[in-house]
Amino acid sequence: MRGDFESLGNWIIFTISSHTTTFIMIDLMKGTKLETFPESIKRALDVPAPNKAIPCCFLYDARGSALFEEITELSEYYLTRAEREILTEHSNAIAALCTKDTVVIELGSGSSNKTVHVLEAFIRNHESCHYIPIDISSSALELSKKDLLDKFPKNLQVTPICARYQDALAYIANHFSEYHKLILFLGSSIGNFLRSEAATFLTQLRRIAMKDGDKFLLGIDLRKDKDILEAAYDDGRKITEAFIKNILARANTELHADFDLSSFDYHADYLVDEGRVQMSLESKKSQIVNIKGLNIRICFAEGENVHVENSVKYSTSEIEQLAKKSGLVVEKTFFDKDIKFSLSLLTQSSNDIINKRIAELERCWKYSDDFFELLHPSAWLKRPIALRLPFLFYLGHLPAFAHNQICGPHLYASETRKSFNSVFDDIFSRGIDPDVEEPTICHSHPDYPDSWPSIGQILDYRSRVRDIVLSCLPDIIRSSSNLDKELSGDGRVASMVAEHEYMHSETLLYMYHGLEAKFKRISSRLRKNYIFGKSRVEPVDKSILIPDGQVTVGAEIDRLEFGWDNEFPSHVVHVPAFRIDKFAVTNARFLEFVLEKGYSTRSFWDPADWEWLQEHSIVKPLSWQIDPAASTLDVSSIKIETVFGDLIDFDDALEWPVWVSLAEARAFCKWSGKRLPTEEEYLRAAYGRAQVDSENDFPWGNEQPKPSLHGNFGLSSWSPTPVGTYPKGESSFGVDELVLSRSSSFLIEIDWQRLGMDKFHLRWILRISSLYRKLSRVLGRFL
Ligand code: AVI
Repeated sequence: MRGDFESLGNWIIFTISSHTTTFIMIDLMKGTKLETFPESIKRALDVPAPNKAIPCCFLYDARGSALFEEITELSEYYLTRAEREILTEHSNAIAALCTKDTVVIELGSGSSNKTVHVLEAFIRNHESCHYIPIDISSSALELSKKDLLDKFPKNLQVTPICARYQDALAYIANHFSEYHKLILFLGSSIGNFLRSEAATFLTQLRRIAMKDGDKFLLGIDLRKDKDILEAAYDDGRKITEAFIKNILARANTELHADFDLSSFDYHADYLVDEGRVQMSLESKKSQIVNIKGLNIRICFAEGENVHVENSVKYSTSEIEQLAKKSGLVVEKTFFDKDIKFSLSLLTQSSNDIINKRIAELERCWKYSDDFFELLHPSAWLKRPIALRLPFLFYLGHLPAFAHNQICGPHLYASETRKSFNSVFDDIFSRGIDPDVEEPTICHSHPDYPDSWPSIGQILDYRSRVRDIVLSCLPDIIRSSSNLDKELSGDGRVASMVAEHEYMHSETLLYMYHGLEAKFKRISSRLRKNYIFGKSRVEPVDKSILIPDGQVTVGAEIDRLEFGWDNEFPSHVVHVPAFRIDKFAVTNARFLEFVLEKGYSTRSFWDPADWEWLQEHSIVKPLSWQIDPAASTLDVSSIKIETVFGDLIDFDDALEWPVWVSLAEARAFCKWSGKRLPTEEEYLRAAYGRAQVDSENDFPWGNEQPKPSLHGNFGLSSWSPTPVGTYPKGESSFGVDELVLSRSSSFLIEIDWQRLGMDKFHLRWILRISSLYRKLSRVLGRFL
């Protein structure tokens, strides 16, 4: 064979002449930076126990691939045979469910030997077939293409792509946009991802490449008896053990390490609750391994484990959940005769996504509408927080943001069509957000008018915007499907708009809290549900030891529906052990600080905080109303003012978390000889787990949040609730309410520049996090 190169932009096309036909392979690997084996080994092993874990993708060097081939033939390893049986039996049905204009794409095609059944069935049903195998091994692609063209010389077209899956699919989305797609991901490879990672991965692939009617054929191994699974991953001939240990042998050859393979025991444990086979190597003794090539020495304690691979198993309902989480629906699942393995045909359904986005928008609009209902008509021009604009501005700002972000690029990009109200789009476009680069100044914004439009005009603008948004969203979702359009893909822009609206519901509420009672209009529905009394059984100042461990700060964009810039990228931080209070600081505890001259003792306050205190003559938390006629300050002379302007007896609110600013909380800590947690410590206490080096989705675990059970969020109570009210919401270390719901007075030392907030906002951050409604979907994301 002869290869000529032709450079085209960021990919290279190899044109290779083979004896049968012109051989074209699309190579997108050039310039792709994948983590190398040495980098990965260093990252995986040069860490303290119990964190050692080698990524399983490095199992497949030449020897590893040969061993894996052997595994697929083992009597215990039923997966490959079962999948082949399904493909033999059902490829015809699968091909018949696809349209004639479908290209068959395979992720990690390898030798393509099982795929032959699908290709044959396509040719049988549709006369011809265009097959696009994707792999990072160009030699495997070359070999399989040759084989396939020998088998089907007439009716098969093969276009191999040597690339990472994401890059290859983005290429296909652009170059094969007129075709339908059937994407094959066989062999239970999805099982090597943890469940949440699998959903993220599928969502990402779907967003890149799939449009309505496209399909995904996913090979998934099913949950079954522990004995069968453990035998499949720890066979009698010890081939799987050799396969897993080969990663150490590979380090010996490639990195000049001196691993003694016999000093490690291989384990394949099926964790029934998690539905996961975990493959690991256990050091039989305490030992030191030299990795000369990396210039490091790794210490292993006796009994220390190195995690190598997961193989997650699914029930049929879990397959459905996985599809749903990934924005797909299960069209049909095929099984082998013993129902050990499954092949699920999943389809992209933009209707589901459209409905989800619309519901999301309608829900956030309801939140905002609820809020504006709370304002007396005479309050629209009030500015209880000097830095913020009048309430009326936000009534216009929320729809203007939605209109500019969602409809702007879509409807008005071409200049031929104009917005129905570009004046409102402009004057309401930008509030007073601080500049992210320079947080002490605001972003530039359009001049505000001398007089604002009337409420009627703004409400009219709002309802027209909502109609237009709802009518153009389906088009946006249907028409965009590649990564270049990150925000419009899947209509994620609607999620951004919803998030923006919730964020403002918080700022509006803190403004509202500062508003005189006569400007508030409160319904008895909201007012009625104050919760008083004592809810905890343990002492209010109990503290908990959080052992050292790691936390993930931030997130990856493709793991969230939407996230703000300062949340990315995610990174892992090691947090040393610390003690944290079990409960938030209550009014009763804070009163001790006030009585011990907390507000007049300069040494408790940071200099800038002290200046702020003096400038505003602050002598108590803002919501405490002290009886001017009282001669001494005690429980009977204080009332707590709620967000509705009700005055609650201090005695009733003793166990409510106190509402204070960050400055006040810092001073309290200094007085009590403690300090505020850092963001990393907060995350560790909230999401960390004692035994396992992974994190929970929520403090209480991975179960979706339930208002009134896990915490005071949603609209369960508009006022604080006594600490300890939600024992089910405790973190796995036992810390109470760490979800920053309305009732938790939880403060952390925040890197305010990273959050792009000015210091003024910081003074309010506790109020934001303690007082205001938090939707379950933003829990833990906004501090
Ligand atoms: C590649 N993958 C789907 C295999 C599995 O079943 O999880 C890898 C494997 N590891 C040990 N045996 C097989």
